[in-house]
Amino acid sequence: EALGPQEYTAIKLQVTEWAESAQQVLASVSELAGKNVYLVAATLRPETMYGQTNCFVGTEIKYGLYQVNDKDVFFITERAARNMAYQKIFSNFGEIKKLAEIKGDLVIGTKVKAPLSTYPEVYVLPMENVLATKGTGVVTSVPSDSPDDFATLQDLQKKAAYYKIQPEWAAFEPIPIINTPSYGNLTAPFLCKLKKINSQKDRVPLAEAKELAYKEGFYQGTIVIGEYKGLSVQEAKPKIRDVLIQSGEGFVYNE
Ligand code: A2H
Repeated sequence: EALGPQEYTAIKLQVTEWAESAQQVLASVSELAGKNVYLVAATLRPETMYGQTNCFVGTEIKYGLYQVNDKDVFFITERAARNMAYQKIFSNFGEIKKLAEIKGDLVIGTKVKAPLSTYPEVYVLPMENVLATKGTGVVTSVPSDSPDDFATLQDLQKKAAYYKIQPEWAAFEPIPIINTPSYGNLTAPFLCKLKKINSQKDRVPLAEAKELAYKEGFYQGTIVIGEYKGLSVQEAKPKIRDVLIQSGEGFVYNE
């Protein structure tokens, strides 16, 4: 756990079609009718959002659907909802209104729109190492630049039945977002291969790969996609974060 406050960019992934298992639970919740529901992911790397291929939740984590205002509802942990209530993110300061509760496993297979992603729609998938005590409990997946995301997506592609998913939900390839002198334009796949990482369970080499990917990307990386193509990651990061905030697809979240 970090000692000081951590500033995240929260990314709103709008639900376009609930998984059937989620529909069964949520159908009876009349307050959801006509509302936009978003899975909200906390990220430290807003400049990588072009490369989102899916969204991760923890199957054993309990999530809530919290009313934001008249139009919007967020799918996050209760812990995150309480934090947001004191950051002027909800219309009633200090108050949370939970419309429903649902375990992560029931939303696997839900379809969402991921802001800036090259893929128009992506799926919600399971990840073993999602912490209920960090961020929103929702992780957006960028396998080009996050070794954890790449290793997990590969597990899901190799063992769809074991993870109880449809193979099509994980059939999205990493997209080049950032070029680096040492690792090319698919940093996470490069480092996972180099370190012989076979699964999301390989925690020690994954931690090393994560460190290397972060440093190389931040200090040496160049954006190769989108409106800020050609800029360094250091220059593009705040600009892309601002684009997401201006469009209403993202906001600042502290914890
Ligand atoms: B990052 P820190 Cl491309 N459990 O976003 C586990 N991991 C979580 C989480 C949770 N509850 N909430 C957020 N995260 C992930 C992008 C990314 C991230 C890239 C590369 C590295 C990276 C796409 N996934 O993180 O402990 C989120 O993944 C490397 C650390 O607060 C978030 O940023 O430092 C990051 O971990 C926050 O981790």
